[in-house]
Amino acid sequence: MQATTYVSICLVKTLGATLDLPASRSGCSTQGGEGKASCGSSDGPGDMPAHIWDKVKDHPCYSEEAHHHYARMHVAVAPACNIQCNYCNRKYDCSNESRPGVASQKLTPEQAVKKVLAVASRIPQMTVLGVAGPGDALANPTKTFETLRMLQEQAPDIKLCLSTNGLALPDWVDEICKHKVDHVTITINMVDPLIGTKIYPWIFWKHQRVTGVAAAEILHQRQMLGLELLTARGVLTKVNSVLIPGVNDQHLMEVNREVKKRGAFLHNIMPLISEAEHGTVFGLTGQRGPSATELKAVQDACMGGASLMRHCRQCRADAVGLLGEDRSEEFTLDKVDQMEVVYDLERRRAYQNRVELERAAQQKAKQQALAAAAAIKAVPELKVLLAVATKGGGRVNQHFGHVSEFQIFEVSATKVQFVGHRRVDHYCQGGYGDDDQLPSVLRAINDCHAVLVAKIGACPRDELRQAGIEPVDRYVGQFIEQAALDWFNDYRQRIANGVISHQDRGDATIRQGAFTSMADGIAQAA
Ligand code: CLF
Ligand code: SF4
Repeated sequence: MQATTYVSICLVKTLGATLDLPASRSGCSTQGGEGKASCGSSDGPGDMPAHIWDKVKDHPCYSEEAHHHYARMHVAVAPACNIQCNYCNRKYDCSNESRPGVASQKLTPEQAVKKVLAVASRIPQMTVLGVAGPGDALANPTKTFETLRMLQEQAPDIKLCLSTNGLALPDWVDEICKHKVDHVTITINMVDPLIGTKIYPWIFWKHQRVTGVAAAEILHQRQMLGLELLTARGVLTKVNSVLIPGVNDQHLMEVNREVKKRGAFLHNIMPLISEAEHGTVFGLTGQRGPSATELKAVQDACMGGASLMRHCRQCRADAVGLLGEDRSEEFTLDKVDQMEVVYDLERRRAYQNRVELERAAQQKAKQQALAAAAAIKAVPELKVLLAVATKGGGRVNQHFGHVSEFQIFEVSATKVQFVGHRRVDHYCQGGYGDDDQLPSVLRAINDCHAVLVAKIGACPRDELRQAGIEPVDRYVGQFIEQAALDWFNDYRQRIANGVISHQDRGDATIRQGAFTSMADGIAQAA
């Protein structure tokens, strides 16, 4: 039996992200580890020193595993920026958009702290506060550090995080350390200033606007210096890069090497989101974003360098909740004003202790399932993708009709790994299934062999079967990895027993027309 050669629509959700994310800026508003395959993140305490694990274990962006359990929030206290990126237009401001640079309400530091305490009192799994725009955190240092200072005093258990384009970074490293900001994201799209001229029309430097190669050279030097200084001070640094086809796609391997050399903990390569209606330079000039396959290819080419993050959701500057969900509408200023806020540290700790017990149980179940999978000799070379309906917590616990984002896992006899996410529109429209929605859902997961759900109706069940995707609802409430491996073992046995023949979903995807660009992804999945 030939091993599956599925088409790598790994950035599953990347694709999904594009469905809803207009315009384009790098993730984390402006948007380490040693040479591991992915997500410094799927790694556990055995893969890194204890003090590093302590910093990443409940950070949803720095740990892929943590992102199933812990939430982050952003406060939009940083409206200004000191450079111009061709993929950014901060004028766009809409509560229905989910992309970096978008925020419904810009906040003062006092308003931001009030909001954080309100969220923390209602979402005890919110462990990280990020300043991620809508401009650049360090182009607004007074507001950014005042917010962080107050939070450090009033909510000492919340990890502090910020993102920056890096231009001002070297000047603020002391302040970053003083405020115990353990995680900094720098958006680095190039290490060659000539390439930089295609991305940055100008920077504002020493009270002047600087353009051309001089601007890109200054930005590059400041980014590298900032990264080195943070590394020397033990701050975990993630580098975000926006993949811009024809501009830096061939160049990001070099970026990966250079940032790894300087101690970057993670490298997050994200797709350019480029729509004319967002009014960005790239959007207006027709610069396209990458296809899912192109994105995956660049990420794979970077494997062996700085560890890769693959679960980024390209968040809003005021995002609240687990990655992939946005609860910011629940915490608008007027609603926060009406809330009774009780910041109960003990309650938060008790909740997080329960999460840790759950994670330990999940790890144990995964190891046991892997051991069972290794013991089965049937079709050992097989590798498949599964779509999972989950509301979080690392369990199969969502109804098919309620899914807005499928999580995608790659499963083999030796591995079960989160590889991305795909956003879809709800099939269920309040009591009835919207059959018009179904084809787009099927297309979004058509390279998967099965979809694990808590529940599914008769109609979508039949449609999935006809599309060659097995609907599976017998694992409701189980840990995802355990369920995925159990289904996989059963699938292998069925093949070995001649009950079914293995379908190469990769080929099927190609036949049906894999997404060829992020724009196609939008069109096909919308
Ligand atoms: Fe925010 Fe960024 Fe901190 Fe995370 S987001 S400042 S590191 S807390 Fe995370 Fe959002 Fe991707 Fe950023 S998913 S855009 S990587
Ligand atoms: Fe926009 Fe500034 Fe961030 Fe570039 S660095 S994406 S211009 S906010």
